[in-house]
Amino acid sequence: MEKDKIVIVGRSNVGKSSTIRVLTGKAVRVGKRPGVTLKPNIIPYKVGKTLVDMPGFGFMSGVSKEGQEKIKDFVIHYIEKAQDALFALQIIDAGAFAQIARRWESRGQIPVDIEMFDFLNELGLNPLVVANKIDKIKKDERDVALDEICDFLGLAPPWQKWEDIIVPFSAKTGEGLVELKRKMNQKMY
Ligand SMILES: Nc1nc2c(ncn2[C@@H]2O[C@H](COP(=O)(O)OP(=O)(O)OP(=O)(O)O)[C@@H](O)[C@H]2O)c(=O)[nH]1
Ligand SMILES: [Mg+2]
Repeated sequence: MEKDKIVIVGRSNVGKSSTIRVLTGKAVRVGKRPGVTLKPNIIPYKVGKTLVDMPGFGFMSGVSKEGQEKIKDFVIHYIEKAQDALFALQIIDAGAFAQIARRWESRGQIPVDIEMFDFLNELGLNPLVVANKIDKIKKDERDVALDEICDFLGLAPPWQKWEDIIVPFSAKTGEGLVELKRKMNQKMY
């Protein structure tokens, strides 16, 4: 089977749909009720390549704990079965990532983003981590934030060493778009 799908995963509200919109110029349908629709949204990207917008996992207001677990299980099973997946784009909120990860660790839990990153790597879908919403972090604080993210992901800082894995990006300002596309192309062909 030809591998033609780029699977887009991430917590709810990190900017998955916004990133797809910037990458494709297409207005991506945004689920009105998060956690209810379990259908991946398939969006044509380049000739013979498609993006798969997965439901966001993790905390969502108005969605029960069981609902959140159901979504995560769905995403995991979908990815496990997806023989046509080329690689994953894992979107994170660059500013919120470390804070959320610390909170989970203080409760003795593995942060869901880190679990997902490891899982994707184990499946050979070597994810490209899109550190989205970088516009919300002051310029002189970005390196520290990106280093901390890398540390959590098991990638020894400085983050610049991992430029094939992590890319600072803003779906709002378009900052980092050229780099993101270039790195996606490297993985695609
Ligand atoms: N400042 C800033 N806001 C952003 C950026 N990307 C997305 N947002 C905002 O973040 C919110 C969530 O964006 P979505 O693209 O809907 O996020 P999502 O990951 O698709 O969310 P779910 O589908 O619910 O999982 C929206 O209010 C966006 O406008 C960014 O780069 N910078
Ligand atoms: Mg979305």
